[in-house]
Amino acid sequence: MAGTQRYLRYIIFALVCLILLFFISSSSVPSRPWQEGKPQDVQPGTPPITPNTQHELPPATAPGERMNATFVTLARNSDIWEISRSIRQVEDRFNRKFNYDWVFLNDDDFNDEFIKVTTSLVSGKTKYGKIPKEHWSFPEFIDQDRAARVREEMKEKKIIYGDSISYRHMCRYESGFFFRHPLMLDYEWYWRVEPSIELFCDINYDTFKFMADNKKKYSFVLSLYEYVETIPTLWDAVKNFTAAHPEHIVKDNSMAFLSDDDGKNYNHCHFWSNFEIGNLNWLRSPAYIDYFTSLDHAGGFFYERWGDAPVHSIAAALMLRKDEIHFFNDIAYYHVPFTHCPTGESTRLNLKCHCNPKDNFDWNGYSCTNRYFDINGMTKPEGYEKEQ
Ligand SMILES: Nc1nc2c(ncn2[C@@H]2O[C@H](COP(=O)(O)OP(=O)(O)O)[C@@H](O)[C@H]2O)c(=O)[nH]1
Ligand SMILES: *[C@@H]1O[C@H](CO)[C@@H](O)[C@H](O)[C@H]1NC(C)=O
Ligand SMILES: *[C@@H]1O[C@H](CO)[C@@H](O)[C@H](O)[C@H]1NC(C)=O
Ligand SMILES: [Mg+2]
Repeated sequence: MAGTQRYLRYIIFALVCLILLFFISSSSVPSRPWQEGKPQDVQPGTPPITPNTQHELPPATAPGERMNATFVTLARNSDIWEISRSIRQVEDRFNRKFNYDWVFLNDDDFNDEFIKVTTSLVSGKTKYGKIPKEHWSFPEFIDQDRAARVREEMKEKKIIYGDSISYRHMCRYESGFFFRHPLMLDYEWYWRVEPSIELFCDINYDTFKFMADNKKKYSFVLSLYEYVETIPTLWDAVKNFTAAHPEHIVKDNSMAFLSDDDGKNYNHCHFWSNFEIGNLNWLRSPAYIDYFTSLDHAGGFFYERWGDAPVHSIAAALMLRKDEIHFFNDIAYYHVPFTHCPTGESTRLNLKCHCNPKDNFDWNGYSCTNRYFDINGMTKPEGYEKEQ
């Protein structure tokens, strides 16, 4: 009996030793290295190289045809890091699946660094264009002394960009010329992207195809009231245009979005144009060109400080049918200082959104989106009352 016990104790002791040995040896010598390379080659003092060396995520390209479409950005070389942030978000949330081209426009030459960095970020083709001088300068019919006096006055009144010449050229260019740039003539659809914007939700379908399939020509995500001091005579200029060209005003238009008294006065509502998905052939149509030319000659781009947002919006509201304008609730967007975060929790969860619903501007009193829903007889998204 005593002999058997001794034997058992001996066997258990030997087993425990064997198991311990096995663990010690297997933990010090990995049976299958998880990383290629020889750790013993690393020099003392040099940080180890992380295995994050794959240059691309697995392809996640959406199948099917592509539309005749491009992104478009107006930028300076100094905007490089701000536009890179925007591109990265557009790529991650949308374009890595669709690989649309991207056109960059500048009144100066783009430098090598701007071209190198943006080309590396965009999954489609990139194209770089210089704006012709005659599209970024004072037209001969503008009295430059008068324009200079206005800038002084606006500076004293502390109107944002009130004393800036380049901002005025920018607004005029976005109003009347970007869609006629030779690089843009190759396309039918555009999506405008500015520096430092954010996209908060996945976009898992082709927005350009959506526009085409649903006969949309212009779209927006944020709307608001324009700063009156920048456009005192814009509405008069619009009325002069509509009187001279009644043929360009369509019947089922959105005048009620712009005016509370059937066109007598402008209520200053406009779609925010730093985000736009739209149809370039519409902007290149005789109706829009006549409209822009008429406003341009009225001089308000320089004698006031007309923005391209009210200029585009008034055109869309009067020269497109109501049902040709689209509001993208599902495109979550930020441009300082406003956020459009989709109304409706299920939308936000399905699209993996990371915006705070409390930041949504849509149902705020300074937004015109409520009015947009009303004049179109649209039902507001579920949960909107809670956001007012
Ligand atoms: N090339 C060029 N782009 C400009 C100039 N001024 C503004 N932009 C671009 O025009 C767009 C609107 O300008 P931004 O400064 O964002 O104006 P804000 O959004 O109204 O405050 C942006 O895409 C800018 O990069 C300029 O002088 N030259
Ligand atoms: C794209 O649209 C532009 C403008 O309508 C047109 O000139 C061009 O031929 C189109 N390209 C293709 C490939 O359809
Ligand atoms: C509108 O037309 C009238 C008459 O030609 C002109 O006096 C006025 O300056 C114009 N308004 C604007 C803002 O262009
Ligand atoms: Mg901006």
